[in-house]
Amino acid sequence: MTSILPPGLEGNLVEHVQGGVGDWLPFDQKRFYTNAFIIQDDKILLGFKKRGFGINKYNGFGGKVEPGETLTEAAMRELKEEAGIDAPLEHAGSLLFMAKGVEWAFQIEIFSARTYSGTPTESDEMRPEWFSIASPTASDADAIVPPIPYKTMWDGDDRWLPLIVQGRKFVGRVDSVMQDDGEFVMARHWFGTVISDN
Ligand code: 8DG
Repeated sequence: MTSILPPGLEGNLVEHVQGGVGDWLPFDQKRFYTNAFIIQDDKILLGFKKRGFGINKYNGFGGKVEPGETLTEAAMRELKEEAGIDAPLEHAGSLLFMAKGVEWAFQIEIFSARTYSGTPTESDEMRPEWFSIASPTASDADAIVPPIPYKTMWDGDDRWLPLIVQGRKFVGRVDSVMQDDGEFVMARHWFGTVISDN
């Protein structure tokens, strides 16, 4: 399926899912962030954010890209700082995130790795926890590793995290509005998968 890409997205993309209404929010500046996921066997490592933006939600490990760093260097530094581990992170997708009332765009570069070294360790910012990515079964209630906690994640993560787990590159945009309770809820979204050149 082809469709017109939202402003700010580019590449050889095929639409995966989209929704919502209204004009895409304008922006003239991007700030770069990273977000990294470790996927091993039937499990994915997430962190429970203990402070700051996205507090009390589960997410990958990441944060602002510092001046002079490459995206991969920033992703590896944040993984070490927040989860205490090293991993051969590879670029896995890009998310352009806008929030109504914030005049810059968050360009979030997503990374993943299938191996890591060290022991996931709680930091001031994140508490690492494993979640199951296996197909749900009747015995889930007894499972030791719970399923991915989408209800306690950013609105929209359920659209693209399965693609990362499957090893499919994605590019997406989310425009969101902050509710009275401080939650960001999607107003409009578009996600596409990257068509490989070969
Ligand atoms: P700090 O040390 O200065 O407190 O902050 P930081 O660690 O440098 O940055 P941060 O504020 O923790 O970074 C925000 C994280 O939230 C970053 O990884 C990007 C991520 N994030 C959004 N929007 C979304 C979203 O819609 N989904 C997901 N999964 N993550 C998001 O900003």
